[in-house]
Amino acid sequence: MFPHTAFRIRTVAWFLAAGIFLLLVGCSGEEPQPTTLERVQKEGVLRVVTRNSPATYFQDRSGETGFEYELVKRFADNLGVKLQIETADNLDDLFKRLNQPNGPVLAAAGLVASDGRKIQAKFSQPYLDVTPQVIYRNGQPRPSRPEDLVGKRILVLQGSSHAEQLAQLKASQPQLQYEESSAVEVVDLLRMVDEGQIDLTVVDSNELAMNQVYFPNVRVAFDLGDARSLGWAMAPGADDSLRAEVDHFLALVEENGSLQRLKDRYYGHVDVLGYVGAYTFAKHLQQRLPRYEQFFKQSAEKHKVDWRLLAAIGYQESLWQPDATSKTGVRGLMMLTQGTAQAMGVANRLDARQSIQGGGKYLALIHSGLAEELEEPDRTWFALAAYNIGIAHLGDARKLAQAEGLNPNKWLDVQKMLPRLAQKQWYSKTRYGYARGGETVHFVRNIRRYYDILNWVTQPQLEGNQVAESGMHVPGVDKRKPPAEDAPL
Ligand code: BLG
Repeated sequence: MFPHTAFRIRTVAWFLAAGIFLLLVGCSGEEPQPTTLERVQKEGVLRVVTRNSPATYFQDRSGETGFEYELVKRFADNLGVKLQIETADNLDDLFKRLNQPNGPVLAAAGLVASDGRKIQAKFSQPYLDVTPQVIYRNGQPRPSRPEDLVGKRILVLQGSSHAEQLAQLKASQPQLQYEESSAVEVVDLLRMVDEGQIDLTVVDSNELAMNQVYFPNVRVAFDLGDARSLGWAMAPGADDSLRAEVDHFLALVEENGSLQRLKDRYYGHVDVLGYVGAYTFAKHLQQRLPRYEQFFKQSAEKHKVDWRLLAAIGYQESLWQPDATSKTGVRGLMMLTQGTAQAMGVANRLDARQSIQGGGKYLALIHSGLAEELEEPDRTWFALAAYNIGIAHLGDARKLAQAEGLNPNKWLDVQKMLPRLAQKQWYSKTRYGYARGGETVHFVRNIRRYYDILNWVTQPQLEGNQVAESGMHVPGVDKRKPPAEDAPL
């Protein structure tokens, strides 16, 4: 009985072991594939495809930038992975890449989640609402309804939602003619309208808001339909893991206000400058800046600041006019007070070169003299504020911030306090008293806006050209040149 039992136990044990082995082997064949999100996390890289345009992604002097870039960079940071960006030549190319088996997992490129696109891609929650707008040239008759498009030279991006809309419109307006091109970007379309090479184009309102400042002659004719939503796109066959994570992230940035701040920064030019301000800037960029560009560059080099920042200050101060004079007797292109001019060794404030030299010297001096704990980029915004209101009042505003439990080293916090310097209940408690702090907030905000614009116009791909001659975008030019070394302010 005993040996028999032992045999039975051995046999059972053997079968059991074999069973477990087979089970393991069998299972490994059916092991669940990692989800897209798991793959991204495992590889430690988020691969994203976008377009090279001021409203999405471009390189400025400090490296990669753009609304989509910054948003998707935050997403990658949130996931704890590296971001790897690639740019598509056109929209068809973008969707093709997204659908490649080992291609990028996400497209962040200002894409309207249109019905036509839903077969090419799966979209995230919306993060921005935009309105398609018909654009015409100032001085030409303004089209006001779809019928007015007939008989016009119209060019739009190939594969764009606007091409889709025009195709639909053709059903009711068979006479309508339009062309699509894959060799251009939105900036080219706007430039072509600006220069009269085409009559009309259609772009999204956010793209126009971003670009109005470069093209003095472009105007909105009318909205081509209702607002639509932009979303990030994923391959239609992709699992939902990444999309769920993206949606979660977008809800988070919506809630904590960082999405709104990005929108203001990139698409708020027109909100801040107004349409007239935006196209006036574009006009002055072409007509006035070239006269002073060399002076800004010389001063910037001497005082180790970015010339674009000096140019932005000069525009805010005087619209690049050397004989500007304020009610309070502050004068010149960089609006130096008599005291500051004297301290900077400026003999003639109305001489543009001297004014710009003095302004550069003063800015560098303030910047290096600010409290050590102020870090970039805020340090630069503080320096701008002090340029306008003086170090002493700026110090008062920082103290008010501290007293309110805000961070005196963050520009966002201190700018909330500056307007209080003009209200008695607050300034009576400060050391240096009354100051027009609200103006300083406006001053810094505008300069940052001009600075952003100048950064785009003078990005490395256009380097070597004078701003006025650069045009906006040169298709086919190497866009991946690393940013040149530049002395940070
Ligand atoms: C600035 C000075 C600061 C000075 C502050 O005033 O001028 N900046 C320059 O001269 C570059 O040096 O600080 S202080 O020296 O520490 O006192 C405060 O006095 C100039 C400002 C004044 C402002 N624009 C540069 O931003 C101006 O022109 N205000 C007049 C406006 S209005 O025409 O009267 O409405």
